[in-house]
Amino acid sequence: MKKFFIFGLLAAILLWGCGYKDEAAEKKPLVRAEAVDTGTVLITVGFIQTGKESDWRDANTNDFLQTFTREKGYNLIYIDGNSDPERQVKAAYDLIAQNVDYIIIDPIVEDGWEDVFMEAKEKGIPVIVSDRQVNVNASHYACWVGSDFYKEGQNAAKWLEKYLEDKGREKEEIKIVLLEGTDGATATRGRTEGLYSVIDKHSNWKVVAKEYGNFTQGEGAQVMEGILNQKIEFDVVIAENDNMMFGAMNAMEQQGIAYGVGTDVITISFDALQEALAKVIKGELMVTVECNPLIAGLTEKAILDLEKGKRIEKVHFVKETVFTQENTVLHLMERKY
Ligand code: GYE
Repeated sequence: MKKFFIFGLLAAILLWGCGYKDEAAEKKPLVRAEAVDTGTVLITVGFIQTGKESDWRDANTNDFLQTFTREKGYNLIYIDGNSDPERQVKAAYDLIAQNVDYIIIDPIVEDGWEDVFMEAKEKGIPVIVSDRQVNVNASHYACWVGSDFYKEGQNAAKWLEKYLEDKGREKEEIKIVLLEGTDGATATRGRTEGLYSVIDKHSNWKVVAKEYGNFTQGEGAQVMEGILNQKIEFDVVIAENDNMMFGAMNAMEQQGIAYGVGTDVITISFDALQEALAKVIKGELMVTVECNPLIAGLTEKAILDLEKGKRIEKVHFVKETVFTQENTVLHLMERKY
């Protein structure tokens, strides 16, 4: 009996810890909820984006702009972080000073947010973290909405494992070039760790080059060019997003190196942009692990729940697929980004 009680108590504490009920929102008079419902009051939402580093990012920005519209009752203040972490933090302080109702942040890097999050909490402004994560005590923000980057990395490497097995190459030495995203970003950390969780199981797989390309096409090309100039030999190129892979492909083309199905270079990337799916169908890209940028809807749902004083879950994952030549054609037409 006692055991059951302790178990019940623990479960209750755990469940309590998972949820978030904004105290300030709770105290808001009912008239506000009614005014929002009837459209007589706008909800002011500050949205701090990372920048414009990739096509994924553009799709993500557009999703927020199309979700938080005036017609739907929002006054959206959009801030471009310009790929500058300090500028993002400063923007958060500015939004607090303007006393906005909510702050949504797509953080560039995980570190550096603790103080400004505490300030927002003190002022009663709920913060919603979207896409990448922050290294901040979870009680200081309302929730996080995004992708399981570790699983994405793991899925990419598992695809490689299966592909090599199918080709009877599981015992061969496999040399991998890894183009990472931005240092300190969750999408980079998670994908790299997920990839290594499989890479480390194969003593015959060697990462022969590993460099940051900041998720941009330009840097993807530059980094790959450097690797090619050093005459490093490789069998696989993994880029932590499609745009860096497009850049790497350009660099390989410049040096007359063929890649993709039927060549000596296996190509793997992340995001699953429409352009990447087209390259999968052509065989240039062998797999792209989906990362869904359309997460504004889940973010809006969290805000609406907070408006109603509801308790919300701390973590919201989006559903994702792995695209290869086998399943891509079906999805190409319906792709929105
Ligand atoms: O993969 C990349 C972007 O954080 C998931 O950032 C995001 C990543 C995405 O710029 O293309």
